[in-house]
Amino acid sequence: MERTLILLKPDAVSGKFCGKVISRFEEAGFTIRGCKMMQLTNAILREHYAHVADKPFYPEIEKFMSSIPVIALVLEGDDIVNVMRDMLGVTDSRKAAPGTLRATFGKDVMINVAHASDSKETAEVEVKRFFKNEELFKY
Ligand code: FUP
Repeated sequence: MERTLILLKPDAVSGKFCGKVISRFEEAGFTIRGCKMMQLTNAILREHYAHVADKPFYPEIEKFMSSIPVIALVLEGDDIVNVMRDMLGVTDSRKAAPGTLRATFGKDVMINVAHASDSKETAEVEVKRFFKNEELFKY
């Protein structure tokens, strides 16, 4: 079984559509292994977004992602990294395929509903970045 790290971004929290997004995850058959609300710090954001930290848009991401708390989830399912990225749609919500979460709820390239890990290897690093072992549950 594969895991992925999801961050429901400030637009999902303030827009009050986290429940609808989580419903889609449950309908897809994924299992929730961990779930918590977190106020992200600049330090964890710099680590999480290290691959874009030198881009001109990085300060905006930091401001947006720390503007209010996010909801972090660890989900498990078959081929979940790929299936989740398909469910979410491409980064730019305006270009996301109809029916995807970003096409349905997103606004643009930054205000785009959720983060999802982009590979199996990244997922394991990201799960450890956001969750302690005792915050993950087998049941
Ligand atoms: P994703 O994997 O879909 O979350 O997207 P990326 O890792 O490519 O981008 C990281 C973050 O940078 C995303 F939250 C979106 C943001 N971003 C911008 O704000 N502007 C851009 O032009 C590209 C990415």
